[in-house]
This record gives sequence, C-alpha cells and structure tokens, in this order.
Amino acid sequence: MHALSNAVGSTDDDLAAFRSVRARMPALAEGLSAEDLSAQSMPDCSPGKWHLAHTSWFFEALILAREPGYQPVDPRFQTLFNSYYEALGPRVERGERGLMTRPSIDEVVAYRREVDRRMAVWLKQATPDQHVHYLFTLGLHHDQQHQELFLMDLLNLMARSPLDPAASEDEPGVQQSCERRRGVTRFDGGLVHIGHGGADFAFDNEKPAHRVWLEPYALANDLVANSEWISFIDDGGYARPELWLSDGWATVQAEGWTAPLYWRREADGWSTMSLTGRKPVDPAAAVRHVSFYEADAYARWAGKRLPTEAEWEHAVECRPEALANAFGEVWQWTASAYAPYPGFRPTVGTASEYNGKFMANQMVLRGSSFATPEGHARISYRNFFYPHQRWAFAGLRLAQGAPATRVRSADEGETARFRRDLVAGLSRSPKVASPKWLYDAEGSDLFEAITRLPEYYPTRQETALLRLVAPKWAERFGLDAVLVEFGSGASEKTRVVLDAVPDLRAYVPIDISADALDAAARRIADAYPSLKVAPQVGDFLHLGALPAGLGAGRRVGFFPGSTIGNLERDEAVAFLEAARGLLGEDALFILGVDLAKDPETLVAAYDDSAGVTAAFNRNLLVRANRELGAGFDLDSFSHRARWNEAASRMEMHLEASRDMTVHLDGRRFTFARGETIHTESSRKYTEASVRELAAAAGWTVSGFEVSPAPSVALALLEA
Ligand code: SAH
Ligand code: AVI
Repeated sequence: MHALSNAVGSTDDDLAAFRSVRARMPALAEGLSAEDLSAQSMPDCSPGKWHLAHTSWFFEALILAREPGYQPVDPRFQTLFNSYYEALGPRVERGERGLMTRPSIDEVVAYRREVDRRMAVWLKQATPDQHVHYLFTLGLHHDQQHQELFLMDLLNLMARSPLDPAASEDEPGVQQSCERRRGVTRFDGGLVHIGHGGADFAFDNEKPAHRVWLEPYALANDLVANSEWISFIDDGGYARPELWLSDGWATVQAEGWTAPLYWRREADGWSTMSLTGRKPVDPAAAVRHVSFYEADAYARWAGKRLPTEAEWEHAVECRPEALANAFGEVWQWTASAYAPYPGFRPTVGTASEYNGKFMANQMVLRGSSFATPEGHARISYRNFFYPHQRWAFAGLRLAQGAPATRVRSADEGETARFRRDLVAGLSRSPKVASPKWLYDAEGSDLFEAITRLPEYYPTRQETALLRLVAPKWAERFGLDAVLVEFGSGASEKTRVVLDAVPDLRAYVPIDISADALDAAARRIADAYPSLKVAPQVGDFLHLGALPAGLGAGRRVGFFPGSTIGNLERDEAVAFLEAARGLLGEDALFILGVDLAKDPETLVAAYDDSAGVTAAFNRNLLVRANRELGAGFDLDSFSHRARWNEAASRMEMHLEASRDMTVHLDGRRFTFARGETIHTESSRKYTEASVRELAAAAGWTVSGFEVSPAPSVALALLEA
C-alpha cells in the first residue's frame, strides 16, 4: 500500500515516482475542453486548470524555491496558485479561482512542463536532507490528493450543467468493489494503538501513534447501500427533526435537502450524477455524496451510530478481511472530530500549514474512495471535511456498541435448549426449527436490516398506522400505565407509543435476544429519562411474573410486527391466554398482524432482491455451527420463501441443494437433495381470524384498524 516512501531513496526511484504521479492529472484532464477546465462550480471547488497549476506551484514553492537565487518560472503564479499558505504571501480568493481566464490552459500546461523539467534536474543534482526529501514526498501525496479533488470538483461542475454531461466514458479510478458480506464484526476493544508509527510516509496529522481505550464494539461488514438510503428517505428521513443534529437539521432546511447530493427523483425512481453522466441509482452500490450530518442522521434512524476513527482503524488493523470495501469505494464518515492526536507536532516550516491549522469544526473520514490514486491511502490516513460538505466521494459504515453482556447469548442453558430443540426438529419429518433461534445477535441485526428493505412493507406500514392510532388508544391507558412488550427487538415502534403516552410509568421489554434487548433498553432509557425501563431476557412462550416495583397502573401488552404469526395456532392461543394472566384484570393489549394479500407482494417481502432475508434464514445454520459445533455446509442450503395458501402463511425454508449428512450433537442427519428445514411460518390474518384467535384466548377486540395497502392491522384487545 505504501508505494511512495519518504525514505531517502535512489534518485532513479524518486524520478520514476515523480513522473508516474505527475502523469496522472494531465491524463484525467484529457478529453476535457478548455471551458471544462476553467469554470468553478462553487467556492469549495476549484477549476481543473487551477489544480493542474497549483500542484506544480507546490513543488516550486516548497522545493525549488529553497535554492538560493531561484528564479520562478513566472513570478505572478506565486500568487495565482498559492492555496492557503500564509507564509508564502498573498493569493487569489478561493471562490474567485474560476475568474482566472488567464493564464490560458496552454500556459498552465507549459508551466507544469517547466516545473517538471526543473524538478527532474533537481532530483538528479540535489542531495536533499531528510526534511527536504519529506517535502518532496509530501508534494507527491499532495498531487495525489488533488487528483481526487480534480475529479470531485469536475463532477460538481458537470452536475451544475443542465445537460448532465459525462466527464468521461469510464469512471476513473480503481474499481474494486467487493460483494456484500452482511452482518457485523465484533471487536473486544480495550487498550489499542492507533496512528502512524512506522518510518514510511504519513502526514503529520496521523502521528504520533498512541493508545486509546475502546469499549467493545461492532462494525457493519458493509458500507451503507443506496437501497438502504432509499428506505431512509421513504421513511421520512429528511423530514424528521428528531433524527438530526441541530446544525444538521438547520442545514437540511436551509438547503432543502431531500436526498444525497446529485440525486434526482425521476418518474421511475432516483437518478444520480457520476463522472460518466446521469444514471439510475444502483440500489446495491454504496451510497455516495452524503454529508456528515446525513450520515449521522441515517445512523440514528438505523438505531446505530457512526464509528469513531479509532474504532475504524483498530478494526481494519485487526480484521482487514472482515470489512468489505474499507478502501477504494467511498470515504467513510466517522464520529470523530478532526483534532490533533496527543503529542501532535506539525511538520516544521511552511508545510506546518498543511494540516494542523484545519483542526477545528471538521470531521474525520477514513478509508479511501474509488477516485483515490492507488498507493495513496493508509490504515492511519485521516481525511477531513466540514460536516455539511457532500461533494466528496463520501459514504458511511455503521457501528454499534457490543455490550459485554453478549456472553449471555452463549449462555449454557440457552445453548443446551437450542441443541435439544434443533435435534428434535431435525429428527422430525418434515424437518423443522423454531424461528426463535433465528435471533442471536447477528440474526437480530439482520432482522433490523429486513425492516429497512423496500420489499418488506410490514414494519413501515405498521409504524405509520401506529402513529395514527396510538394517540387515540393511549387515552384509555390511564395514569401510570405499564407497557409490556413481547419480542421487542430494537424497540423502535415502542417509541411511537411512548411518545403518545408521556405519563407512562414503566416499560418492560421481553425478548429472547439478549443483545438486541440490552442495546434497545439502553437506547430507550437514554431517550426517555423519566421512564422506568425493566428489560427481561427470555422466551415469551414461558412467561414468569412481571418484575416488582412497577406500581398499580394498568398493564398494557404490546405485540407488534405480526410476531404472533410466527407461532403455531395453539401456541398463539396459549400465549395470549398467558399474557392475559400476566397483565391482569383490566389489561389492554395492542396486537399487530399482517393481513392476507396477493402472494406476489408476500413472496417479494420474504425473498428480497438484496438477499438479506436469505442471510437471516441461513444465519440459523451459521449459529448452529458456531454455538453447537454443527457441521452444516452453508453453501449447500438455499433460502426458499413459499406462500402456503391453505394455511394462509408465508413459510421460510432452507433447502438442501444436494444429498448430504450433517453431524450435530453426535448424531447424523441425512438430507435428500431438495429436502428442507422449515424455519419459520408467518401467518397472514383477516379481521375475522384475529377476532377468532382473540376470543379463543378470552380477549375482546375493541378496536381494529387497517393500514393502506400493502395492508397490516392493529387490534386493541381488552381483558
Ligand atoms: N417487535 C419488533 C421486532 C420483531 S422481530 C418489530 O415489530 O419490528 C421478532 C422479535 O421477537 C425478535 O426480537 C426476537 O428476538 C423476538 N422473539 C422471537 N421469538 C421469541 C420468543 N419465543 N420469546 C421472546 N422473544 C422472541
Ligand atoms: C418477526 N417476524 C414477524 C418477521 C415475519 O415477517 O415473520 C420475521 C421475518 N422473517 C422473514 N422476514 C421477516
């Protein structure tokens, strides 16, 4: 990765590196007209001509001009092409660089050639000391930074044109997008080292290497994709102030943001501008051209957060293979403010202005983008932009805390139950597994990813319906009510109820997934400080008593998401009866159900095009291999989503693609090709079937509200 080193090397190596780096920007400019290279689209951007000149000026001002009696190529250029170096005298205002129609592009090209010629002579004759050689290498890296800026600025200019012109036929840069990996990778953290400590080149802002303390955390293996961003938009992401930092929200309003920069809503979806012109947004590609404010709001919407730069660096250092597209796709926003590392010392001399003076009000991005020249980026590299800026090739990767209580998911009793249950299920014909085992930490994350898929309508529809009915139903809760939620997962819908009942006394989320429960309970407790939050890890099919100290208010059950549809009918009745017993005499119960509808919509919702539901389903086998030492060959099982009309339910299966034997718990389970494990049923209801179910369990339906299509329903039950 370190193609350009600052070790004082041989003249020949330096000359070769110099020529190769300097050749790239003119190559990027090839095919562009003089007009393309002269216009300035906004003050943050510079014309291509200016980049061509400024990168030459840098070598002249920082290296050649050190020689006593040096005669500049053109003294006027010292001012015209100085960027921000106070020590080197006056300069043209940044926003006025586009007004320099003189010198012409030909004169700039001639200037470049002359600087390159003088540099070649210098490289052959000079014997630079360590510092000057560092400045030479800095000049090469500076040139490479401007090669990327050249493309960013060019794209911004093209996007300002009503013609949506293509700057080039192919997108320049390294194309190395990897496949989505799905899921997250966990890191224990602790006392770790970050920063650049080696002898090879790094900017001053990456030094010194130092220690930081990291709490356990997890990073998403993938960058956030356009399809996920579209779900954020569709869920009102740009219209909900609660998702945004105050400055971010002010910017959304002032700038009228409704989507990433360059996105345009077309009759048949979104389009965006790239260097190859305007194209439909590719749902699978990483989102680009979002600001820190947007990245931060998206993370909040997703129930996650941005990683700190130390988390990012430590993760890439320890598990470079785990994270897809850490480099070469988009720069990744972090939650870290751009600040000096402890012990930071700017490079001495003029180059002290290179990085250090910008260490206020900007945020750090890590990785690199498709437009970053090869050999330029490093694990310790710190890019930085202001939080509102979005013309960079910037996207994001999500992070989350990984609480130490995670060990509970490998709880011995739970593992034994999983083993017993799976052995029993695989011994049956047809083979089955209980859907509750889908939800380990990874499974819960995958389910949350499902809720954001365009095809998986239930979460969106139910949340919207809940926003409508919650205020009305909340009037019946009375003072000091206690909300008891079954299968609470990320507790996102809960917020809608909590917002409608400000005087709620306590919230008791119950979930089998300890990881999801811990994280959700903490988020809710943070967001609703006066609410008592009492999470209960466990199986809602084996309800114990409610925790003590909840007061005497009415108990209100909450069972959204159509999770009831995952239960067999007898189980569902038994559950509703037990819940009535748990909640007491005057209880209410809000039940969410998915309604029967056309099989096409249903099958799409359980077999999404991005393959997230497939990963969720297959995660059962991943978990069995990890926790039970089972020997499932993951590549030999395919996700199947089937509509079972007779039972009015969607079914998820894992289908064996070959004859095989699987070992589990010292037993052998044989699979014929085409045989499946039935991993989940998701019953789809009608109003009549909900009423029948509720009545069988002794509840009365006192409200039934249906969403617009694709329809889901919420029922209000009374004990
Ligand atoms: N209520 C959320 C989450 C639904 S996903 C929503 O509507 O979006 C189903 C949730 O139920 C998961 O969090 C899963 O861990 C939990 N769950 C599934 N079976 C369970 C069981 N038998 N006991 C307790 N929790 C269970
Ligand atoms: C949680 N449960 C109601 C979801 C459902 O729709 O049955 C789980 C799910 N399975 C596949 N996609 C989503």
